[in-house]
Amino acid sequence: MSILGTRVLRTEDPGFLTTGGVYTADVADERLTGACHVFFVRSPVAHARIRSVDVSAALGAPGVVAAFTGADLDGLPLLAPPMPMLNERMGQPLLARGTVRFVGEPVAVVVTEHVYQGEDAAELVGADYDPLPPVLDPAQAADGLGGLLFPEAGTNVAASFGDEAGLRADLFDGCDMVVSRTIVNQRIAPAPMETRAAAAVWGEDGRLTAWVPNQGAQGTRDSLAELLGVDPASIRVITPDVGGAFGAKFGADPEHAVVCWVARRLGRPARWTETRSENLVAMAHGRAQRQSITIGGSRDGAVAAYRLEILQDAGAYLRFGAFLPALTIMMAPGPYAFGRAEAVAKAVVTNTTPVGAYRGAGRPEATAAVERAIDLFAAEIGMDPAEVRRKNLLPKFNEPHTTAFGAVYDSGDYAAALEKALSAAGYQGLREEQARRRAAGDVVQLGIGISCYVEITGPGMEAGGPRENATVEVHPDGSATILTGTSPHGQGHATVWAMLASDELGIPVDRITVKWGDTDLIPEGGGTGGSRSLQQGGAAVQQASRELIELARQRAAAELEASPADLVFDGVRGAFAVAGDPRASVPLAKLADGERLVTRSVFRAPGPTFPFGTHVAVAEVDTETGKAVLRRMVTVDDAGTVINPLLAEGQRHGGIAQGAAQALCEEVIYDADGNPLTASFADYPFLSATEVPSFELADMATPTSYNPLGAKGIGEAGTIGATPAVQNAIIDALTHLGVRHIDMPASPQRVWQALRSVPGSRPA
Ligand code: MCN
Repeated sequence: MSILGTRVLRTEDPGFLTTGGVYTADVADERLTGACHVFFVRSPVAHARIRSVDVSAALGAPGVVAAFTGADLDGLPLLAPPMPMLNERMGQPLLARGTVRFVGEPVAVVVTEHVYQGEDAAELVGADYDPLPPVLDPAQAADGLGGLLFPEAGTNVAASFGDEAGLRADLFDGCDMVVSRTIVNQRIAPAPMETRAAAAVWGEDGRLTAWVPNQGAQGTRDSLAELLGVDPASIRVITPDVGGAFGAKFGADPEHAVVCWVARRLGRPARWTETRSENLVAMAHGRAQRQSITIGGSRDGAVAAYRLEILQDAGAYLRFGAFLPALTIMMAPGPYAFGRAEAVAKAVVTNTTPVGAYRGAGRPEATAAVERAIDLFAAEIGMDPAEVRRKNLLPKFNEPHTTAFGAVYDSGDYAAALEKALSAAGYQGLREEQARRRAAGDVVQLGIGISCYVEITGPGMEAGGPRENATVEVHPDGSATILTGTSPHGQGHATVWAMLASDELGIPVDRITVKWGDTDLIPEGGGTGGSRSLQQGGAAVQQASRELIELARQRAAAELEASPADLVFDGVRGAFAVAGDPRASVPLAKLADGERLVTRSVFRAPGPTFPFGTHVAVAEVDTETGKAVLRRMVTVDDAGTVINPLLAEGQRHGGIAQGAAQALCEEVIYDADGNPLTASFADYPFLSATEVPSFELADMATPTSYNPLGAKGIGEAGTIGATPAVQNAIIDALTHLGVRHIDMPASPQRVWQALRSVPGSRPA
């Protein structure tokens, strides 16, 4: 019987729960003996010309080995924008040269014998700045009137998407009702438990070995090679345990490259682990979109047209954030069959932390916009928001469906997901309870928020379609090893990849070792992001295992002196036998005795897959204090065939909590001078397990034909669906009082202000 689809416990957990993980800061490799420690001196101002950086006093401080500024790194390339379509004149020097563009930008490093000496020595670095006006507001950045971050570029616009001039004047013609609103999808911090880190050593052979917490060692190797101006073949990246990444640990940041450069310059291993405050101001942030939505249709609930205009704050230098609008536009109409839809975007630089990929990267923003638009429309026409969704969802389809924005949805049944979620939530009963509280004028009102979503997982730019490789080897002792190009950091690939191989090879899960994250061992791989791993990396493991059985069949035929076609593989016993003569058999392990029994396989997908679902959030809002509390979260997240429900549910749980946190409390804030006000966990709140209700997960599985597993991605779905459901629930609690919108996060202050700003409301 197949173990696929069963709740196999995570094989990773006994280690994490007993001896604990080995993170980059814990790596005790002997090559790192005597390592020096790198501490970054960061800009305290958002925008300034650097007059001078003087490290001479720091050089005399206890334990200081060396100190370097941008001038020392002259000749190294800039961190280039990650996509060719982004403005190439907005690159970032590894240490600032001439100008600083955000608080937290690395300006210099001090290198010390002991880790604790760095912070003190850094105080002695004298940097002189000529302040420039900070450009903080994306709208002002777009018009360039407040100043330019890169005068040589002549603009603050990093990229434009779609033709703004080509927006149709007649888009909303014939609509009974048109609603417009500008909403903010606020900037948030990925805040992984493990901050960024690196450890680096150059060998006598001139090769660099770098330990970096990352989402794909191969991509990190290639980024380091580019930043250091060396051949990728001269770099080995090793990935220790990674304490969360959420999209923000792909590739390499300037700091990682500087640590490697210091190790080379000093001829000595070097290490770095950033502090929590550094992480909150200098690791790429997420989201940061201002969205103008317009929706129009008839009073019977049919939406005829939808427009989305996006202003993306890319931060001071170009990371993936500048490209996010491309994904937001692709997913703009979500699961709906709007008659007409348009979307355009602009990404601009501002004097703030660069914006990058953060769980969902571009898709949560699309869902948030359209789900708010539907609710605004429903409120104006006075129709139940569930009913408006019912009227506009795309009908079920089994053959790929191409949208007006060029996305090819593989399979979907959006209406079924909606009905399932509504029924699991007891929607009718909730509306009755809401009506009762409204009629009674209760202080604490009830809100029900719905969010229907479809998202893209496993996108790939590779020619020939997204792909991933896997190597499977069976050893003479009956155990097996898998090498994968994916890079788990909490997703449990060691468990699921072993399940997939076990299912084909008949080797128990606990006898299969899964390895990743060492570029000398696995030179190629796409890493883990975009919820691509199972559908591409997992499919590659299954494919390699099947090919291994065929290779073994040839050897078994020779061993048993039978024709390969007459052999059957018994997956329970892990042995080949001659059909009709079970005594003539040979175990798989024996066939590995001598020549290695190993196959490497590349799985190519025809394209990305499009998971979907519906979230229903129930919130209580105190109309006197503005305090909103999430009471229930009911979700349907259809990721096709589920291989391990325990892990898929874990992904949903984490994703929902993160998504709800964006709606309720998370926000990166700057003051008027560009100083970050949320540089510690005292000021940057997120939700922990004690602050969320127990999630109610309903099952639904619409398989995809794009891989033999039938699986789509689940890693980001929770985040994508939850945010608008929670936001809509909070607003829904107050619609009868005239409230139509509250920007996220719905802090008590914001909710209270929204109530007070309704015309005719009681004065404060
Ligand atoms: N799975 C399954 N059946 C499915 C889909 C997935 O059993 N139909 C299982 C997979 O086998 C895997 C897990 O669920 O064990 C997630 O698989 P998948 O959806 O392929 O996503 P990835 O493994 O590619 O993970 C990436 C995704 C992303 S993009 C972010 S961001 C994110 C996330 O995963 N960051 C995380 N989850 C995270 N979880 C933790 N703990 N830490 C992070 O940083």
